[in-house]
Amino acid sequence: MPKSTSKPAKKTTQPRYLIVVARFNEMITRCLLAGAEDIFREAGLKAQVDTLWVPGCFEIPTVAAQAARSGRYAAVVTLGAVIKGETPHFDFVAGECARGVMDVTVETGVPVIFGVLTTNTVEQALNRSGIKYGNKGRDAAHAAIEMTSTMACLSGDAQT
Ligand code: INI
Repeated sequence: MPKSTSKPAKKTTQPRYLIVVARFNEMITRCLLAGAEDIFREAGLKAQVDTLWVPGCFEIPTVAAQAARSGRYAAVVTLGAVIKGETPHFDFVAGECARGVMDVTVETGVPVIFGVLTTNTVEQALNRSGIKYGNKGRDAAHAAIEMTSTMACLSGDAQT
């Protein structure tokens, strides 16, 4: 049999993205979501994005894990706002969310982007959700798009 010199077929399906957004501190997380949606729209990817709401940041890793393992998504964007209160609750919610997201992304190899604000005050969170110091949701969507290309390069699926 003659040796084939052709390259393996490149993936032709469009990558899909999932945004997982926490409802807790919804006034802020809605702004993060709007920022992420703007970036996907500007990149012409709006039709390839699904969005799921969860009660709070503590629930984010569960949904991100299921989505990453499903094989349906090229990247998952997580959005939330954990604002320090008077109890150690903040540390548990923020810490477990970050740890969970990192575990999922390393375990599955699917980029799971940490677009979760962890701030001392509501003002700091507002400033990072579009008021003064950018929008963490926009940054997270950018990261998802960039990581999707990076992972495609690694797997040889990059559209060159
Ligand atoms: N969830 C958040 O997303 N942000 C917070 O600041 C927060 N605080 O401060 O409590 C928060 N708590 C809820 C948590 O994420 C879970 O939804 C809840 O504990 C149920 O498991």
